[in-house]
Amino acid sequence: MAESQHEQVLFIDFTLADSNRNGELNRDETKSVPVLYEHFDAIDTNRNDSITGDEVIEFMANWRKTHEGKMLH
Ligand SMILES: [Ca+2]
Ligand SMILES: [Ca+2]
Repeated sequence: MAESQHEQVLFIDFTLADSNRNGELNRDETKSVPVLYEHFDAIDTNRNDSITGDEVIEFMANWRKTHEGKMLH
């Protein structure tokens, strides 16, 4: 339950950070969300210099596999 709440918070950060409202975050837009900025290259799995909600969700899932029980921030 706590984990899904955490993802919800990240999703809210995502929509707030998307200043041009195109549904994706470029590197500049992630500067307002340090955790996304810091992990930008890891999150951007298709290397198009833009991260989507799906890429963030996939990153969160992989993060949980490798960092059991640890929170992202
Ligand atoms: Ca954007
Ligand atoms: Ca991408």
